[in-house]
Amino acid sequence: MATDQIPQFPAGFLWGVSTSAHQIEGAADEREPSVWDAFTAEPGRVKDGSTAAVACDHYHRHREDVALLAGLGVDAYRFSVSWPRVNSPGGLDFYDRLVDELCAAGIRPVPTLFHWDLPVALDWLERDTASRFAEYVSVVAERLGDRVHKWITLNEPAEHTLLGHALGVHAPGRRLLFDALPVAHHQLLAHGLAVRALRAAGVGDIGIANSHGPTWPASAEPADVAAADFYDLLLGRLFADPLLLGRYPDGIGELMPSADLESDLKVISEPLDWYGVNYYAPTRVGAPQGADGEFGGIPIPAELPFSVREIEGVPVTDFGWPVVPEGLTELLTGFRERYGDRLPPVVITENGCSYEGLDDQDRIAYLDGHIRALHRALEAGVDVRGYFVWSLLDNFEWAEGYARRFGMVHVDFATLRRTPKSSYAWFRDVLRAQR
Ligand code: IFM
Repeated sequence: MATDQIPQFPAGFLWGVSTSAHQIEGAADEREPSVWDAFTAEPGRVKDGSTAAVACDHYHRHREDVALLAGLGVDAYRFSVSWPRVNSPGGLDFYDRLVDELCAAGIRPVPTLFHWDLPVALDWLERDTASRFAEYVSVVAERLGDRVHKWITLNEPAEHTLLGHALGVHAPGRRLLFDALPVAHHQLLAHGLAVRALRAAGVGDIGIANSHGPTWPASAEPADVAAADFYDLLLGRLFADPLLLGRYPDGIGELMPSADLESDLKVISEPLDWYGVNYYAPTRVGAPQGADGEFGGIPIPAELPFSVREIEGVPVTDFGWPVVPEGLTELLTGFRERYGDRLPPVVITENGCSYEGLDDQDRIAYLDGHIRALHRALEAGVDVRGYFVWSLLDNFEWAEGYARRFGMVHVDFATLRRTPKSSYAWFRDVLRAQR
């Protein structure tokens, strides 16, 4: 596939790759435990029985990984800061060194302050966790704020709520269904308090990384359309509306726990400098089918008011996720329509796919298609400022363990040897052609 065919993005467009602490760092015995350590210790929680105790051992091999980033030629590196590590002796020193190494290599550090690895003693069902998060954020900003000029508060609060607290397939493993909604509210409140803490620390360029994708009704039948609308509300608008419009979508605000909803929404809707979108695929949704279902590794219990259906006629990744690049254009133009001037510039904070193999032509085709789809969104007038591939390295893919490989660099988990895949060279050439 010829890289010179990818259209030119505007000067200053930010090209990067993303990772997260729990998925790559390892060195679990050199920090406090997180809810993910507790979860993976329970038999049967992770499909291959693995844990992230060592993962890619990035904690000890970060120099090698920064060299891989430099070889790729990215402008920026999105990683996450582990709250349990910051709570542990020497933990912040690690991020201090990492940031120094990135800056020395000319790569902009873009930390995410929460990517699901909550300290085990904390609980998002408790409102106080939001204040504790803001305190931790102040500590990180104080230490790194002189060199970090782009920040992400949370990663995918929707998935952390749904998978971790409603369905129980991620840590902390609760199956609360709709009683998990306070977890969404408390994370959003934590986000708003963190924005205030970051601004108070004098740092800027703040965003959030929310997952979004178009929701397609399974048919034009009213029951399917209503189910798809509800799914879109629950996984998308529930998280974007309060941030961008300062209100919850109709029908959901009443279910939120706060006696101070109005003042909480003011905190949650603190102006953002940019809005991060993690895009993987659209979802086709229909009315409930009266039986438990499963989609892309996620159980869909019969009692939910929707069912997830297969999108026919498109390729799927090794994870079974449909490959639909034009969904990204549709998503972004739809976002622009819905939020208008309330939508700040957008950055694609994650986009990628799981495939086996070193000669990963399927990944190249996926990324190529999505970068072109992103360019079409730009041409349609969406203000997009950056694109980050998920992920640099094969890593610990949560409840799937090491079975799903999202990296442009292969990791042999027995030896921890890194081997760049074909997609690594391809993305490097794409970036060169953009300079
Ligand atoms: O690996 C995850 C990441 O942690 C959050 N976004 C989706 C990725 C692929 O499942």
